[in-house]
Amino acid sequence: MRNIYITTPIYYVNDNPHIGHAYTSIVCDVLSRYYKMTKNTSVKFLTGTDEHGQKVENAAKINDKKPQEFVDLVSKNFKNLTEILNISNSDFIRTTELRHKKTVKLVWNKLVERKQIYLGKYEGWYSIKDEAFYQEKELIKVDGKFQTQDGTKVEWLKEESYFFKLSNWQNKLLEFYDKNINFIKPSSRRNEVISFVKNGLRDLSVSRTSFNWGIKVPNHSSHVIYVWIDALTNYLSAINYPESFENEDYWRNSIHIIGKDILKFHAIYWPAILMAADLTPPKQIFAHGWWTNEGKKISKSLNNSIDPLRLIDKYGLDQLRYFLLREVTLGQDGDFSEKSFIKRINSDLANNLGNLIQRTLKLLEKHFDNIIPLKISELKNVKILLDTYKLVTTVQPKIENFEYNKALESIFNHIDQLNQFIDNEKPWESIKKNDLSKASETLSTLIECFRVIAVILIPFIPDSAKKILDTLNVDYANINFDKLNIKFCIKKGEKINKVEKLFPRYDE
Ligand code: ME8
Repeated sequence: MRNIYITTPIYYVNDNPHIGHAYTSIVCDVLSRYYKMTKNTSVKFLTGTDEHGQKVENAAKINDKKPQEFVDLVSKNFKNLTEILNISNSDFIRTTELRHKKTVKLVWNKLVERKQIYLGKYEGWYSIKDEAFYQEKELIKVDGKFQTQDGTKVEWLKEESYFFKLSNWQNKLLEFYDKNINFIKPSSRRNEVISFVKNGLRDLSVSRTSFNWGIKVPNHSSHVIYVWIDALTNYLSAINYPESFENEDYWRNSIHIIGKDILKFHAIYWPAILMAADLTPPKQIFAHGWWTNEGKKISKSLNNSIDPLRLIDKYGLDQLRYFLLREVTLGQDGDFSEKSFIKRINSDLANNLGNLIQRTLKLLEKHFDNIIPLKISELKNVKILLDTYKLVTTVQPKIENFEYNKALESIFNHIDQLNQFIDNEKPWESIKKNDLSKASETLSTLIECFRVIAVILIPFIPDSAKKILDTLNVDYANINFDKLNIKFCIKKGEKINKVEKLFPRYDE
């Protein structure tokens, strides 16, 4: 049995969820659904909310709420989004939960025991928005004031603080990256991280005293544990590790999927903290790119956040999932515009896939009373069938390598071929000429191809894929990729269901 652990970042509850959060969760969902459909694999899939820190405390104040009351409210919005996006997570963690606080304290105490933490004084720049410390060389000066390269405000902090001996881990980290070539993906990000670490690491301030909303440092309650140590530890809390080693195997096969903005925390601080606490780093960090809105950075000040709920309401969930997954290469940045969204879903989902299924099944309904006319061994046009089965082995490694758009490209190129097949075979003409045996063959072949295509599409557009399988009367409860072959094919004489419209067309 293979155990796999997939995680999204835990999202800050200072604001409502937007398209970027939806994107990461969908990307993780594809992988989770995919692995669940591979043989002998068990998947744990975690998402959740990051509820401590100065940023959240300030947001609660602005909303005139007590922090706990505020985080309870906003966390619910993220949980709802998870449900609306049809995310198949097995757990949802909140950093205000007891199980999490317990693990954070445990990790902290391990670091203290191993002399990896000391008390000192922090004096330097801090960004509340990023909840991150910056060195002056990382900042730029605009109108006489320092800010981050992204234009985020920083403020000068001077306070007593605990420090983590990050500087001691520079060489160990470089050795670790060297030995674990696939730890950071894509490789361009790996190079970025390595050059950052080679430039030298300073000890990391890991406690704050100027606000309250967080987990208190054990035995020193005027200090709150730095929100990033708190947040990163969520990945352990959810599997009750290292308190119990029952889930160690999941941990050894853990994949953190994140946005490129938080790579430094995951690829540098996190493995260093874990090694310092004598724990194993996760198996892999995958950093995806950034979505912009019609070429502009999504930001509060521009008030241009894209609301996934509005898009789902207007166009449908699978349409949104499909666009986000198909439009960009995972790892690169993407630009959202409603125009390109509509164009993409019209051409691929409504025309290419939906229309093909619709016209095939309408013919079956009208002329064969919805009964599958032939069995596989009676079909002569084996090439198109074999190409369809082969698609499974083409797509699998692409998903495992995070090449989702290439996987979808292969699937939809193949659907093009199926469209060509029906156009060449012209079953409507055979029917007109009363040559029902030729039409039987074309339609039975296509139905078998739809079965395979629909199963391959489950990780990407689960609702629509299941709708197709329901129409074809395919039991997908225990279906997996290894079963996508001739042995489990369509059955002659079986009645399928009436086809419903799958993907509407929208005005371009
Ligand atoms: O950073 N494009 O939370 P956060 C793509 N709590 N992805 C985007 C995006 C965009 N425009 N905007 C946000 C935090 N994201 C911490 C994480 S984890 C231990 C703690 C996604 O609410 C992307 O995954 O700011 C990014 O990394 C994450 O949301 C940041 O979410």
